[in-house]
Parts: sequence; structure tokens; C-alpha cells
Amino acid sequence: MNRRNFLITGSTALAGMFMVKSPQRLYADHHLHGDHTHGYELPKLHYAYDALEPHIDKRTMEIHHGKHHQGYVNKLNAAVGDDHALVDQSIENLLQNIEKVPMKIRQAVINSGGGHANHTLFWSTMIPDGRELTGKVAEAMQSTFGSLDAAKEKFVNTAKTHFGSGWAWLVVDDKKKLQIYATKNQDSPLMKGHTPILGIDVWEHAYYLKYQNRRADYIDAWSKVVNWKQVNVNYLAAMKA
Ligand code: MN3
Repeated sequence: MNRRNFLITGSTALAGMFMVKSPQRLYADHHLHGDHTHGYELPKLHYAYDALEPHIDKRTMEIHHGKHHQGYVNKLNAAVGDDHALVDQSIENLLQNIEKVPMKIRQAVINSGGGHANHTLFWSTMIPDGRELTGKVAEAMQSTFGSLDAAKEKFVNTAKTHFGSGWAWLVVDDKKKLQIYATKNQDSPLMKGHTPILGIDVWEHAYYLKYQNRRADYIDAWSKVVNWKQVNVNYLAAMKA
């Protein structure tokens, strides 16, 4: 077997290994696939950089989306290189099957692939003026956490008390139950078989320009632009998967 054939065979075997688990989607209708020619790409926002003012300021959005998220995408593409078997996978699949990602790029996929997935969800669950918390996700939050207020409080407190860089999450776990917890750095809940349906970025780059050390103020402001309608869509998709 020459080297070229070996690589093709190796890639096919690798692609096969990623088919084991059913794919979880961060959007109901959209997979974060890369492709051969472009690799992974920065998703477009569905609103302008200044649309979440005054809660999330324009300059923070410009830098956060245009520089930080773009940086994760660039580093992810550099890590997977032109390995088509990897690039063809949705980022959700790579993270869900992280133990099958080659060791030498695994941490880069956790950091930059996680960064890509986490931020994509983050942008999609914010909207000017927010949306009301209703629907099946509201029912599930009520029965899991006692009340909607208790659920929101647990989420907000998890975000406020997380030490250092990371995220607070509302997830559908592998038993289809809701959980709220934080992860460090860019670690994605997908790596433990959970599907994140809402997340808040508590890295300082998410709020420092406007709120400096006042993380709690940022979190309270963010809670006014949460797109609960999208969170409900994410919930229904995660329950079906
Ligand atoms: Mn960030």
C-alpha cells in the first residue's frame, strides 16, 4: 500500500468511527460542518453589532465575534489542517467523540473547536430585548428546578460564582434531563454527551470593556437579551435527538 492509499483508507476508517453516536445539534436546522475548501467558518450574526445595546455594547461584540471567535475558527482550521475526514465532521461530532480525535490535535480541538461551538450557540441565544421564557423548556425547568425563578437564579449564580474563565450552561443530559453547571475554559458539555441549549460566556473578554471587574452586572444585563424562544427550539431538538 502506498502512502496515498494508506491516507485515504485511514481517513475513511476515521470518518466511520465518528458515526457511532447520533449527532446532537446546536441549532435545530444547522450543523457546524466544515468543508474541504473553506474549512470551518465564522457564523454570521442575525443582528447588528450594536443591536444588543445598552446591555452588551457594540465594541465588545465587534471584538468578541470578529476577533475572538474568528481566532478560534482560525486555530481550529490550522489544527485539523487538510484532513478531510476531520474537516467533514460537524464540530458537534468532533467534540462528542473527542477521544477519537488524534492525540496531537485533541487539546486544540477542545480549546478552539469548543470555542467555535460555544460562541456559535452564544450568539444564537441572544436577541435585542430578549424573548419570553415559555413552551416545553419552561415546563421542564419548572419541574426540574422547582420554579422558573429558581431555575434562572441557579443559572445566574452558577455564572457569577464560576472561578476564572469558562461558561455556565443549561444542558439536556444523556438521560434527557436538564442540568445547570459551569465548565472551565472552552470545555463543551458535548464532550460528556450533554447538549447545551443555553450558555453564557464568563471569560473577561465577554464583558471587560464595558463592565470591567463587575461580572455580576454583565450577567444581569445579559439576562435581558436571552432569546428563550431559541432556547426552547434547542430544547425540543435535543429531546428528539
Ligand atoms: Mn468568548
